[in-house]
Amino acid sequence: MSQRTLVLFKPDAVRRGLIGEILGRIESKADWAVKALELRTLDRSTLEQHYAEHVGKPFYAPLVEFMESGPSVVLVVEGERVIEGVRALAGPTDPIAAAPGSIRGDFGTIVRENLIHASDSEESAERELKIFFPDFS
Ligand code: IDP
Ligand code: MG
Repeated sequence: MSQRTLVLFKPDAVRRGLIGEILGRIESKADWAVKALELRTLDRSTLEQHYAEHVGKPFYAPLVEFMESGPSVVLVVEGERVIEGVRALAGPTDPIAAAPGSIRGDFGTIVRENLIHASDSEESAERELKIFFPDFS
């Protein structure tokens, strides 16, 4: 089942020079393809839409501030079960709980700066792709 997902390499990943490392793991999966890719500093209005489900949570304001703090890489990745697949490559939200071998498990320590975002369902992917790539079809 071919799908598309919205992926962000967060500002910590870009600052630390991990774009190539993380992109390589995604590119290495058979039958997945990068369909769009851009280095982009995310503005507040984009982030408010993207993280709407987290408004009011204690981590929301520092999360948005962190996500604005430097450029991210924004990508569209397409392929077989790619929504579940990129989440599996990323590992769980808390990098200390994430298994070694996962992106968060290999490179992360604190929860906020966990390197990567990936859509968590077909509904989220559709919603997020429209936010970041409104003209992409
Ligand atoms: P996800 O990125 O694994 O889907 P979400 O629960 O959707 O995780 O949270 C969105 C982002 O908010 C996380 O990736 C992380 O950067 C940040 N975050 C989530 N929970 C916490 C927390 O308890 N403390 C600090 N930051 C958090
Ligand atoms: Mg999430």
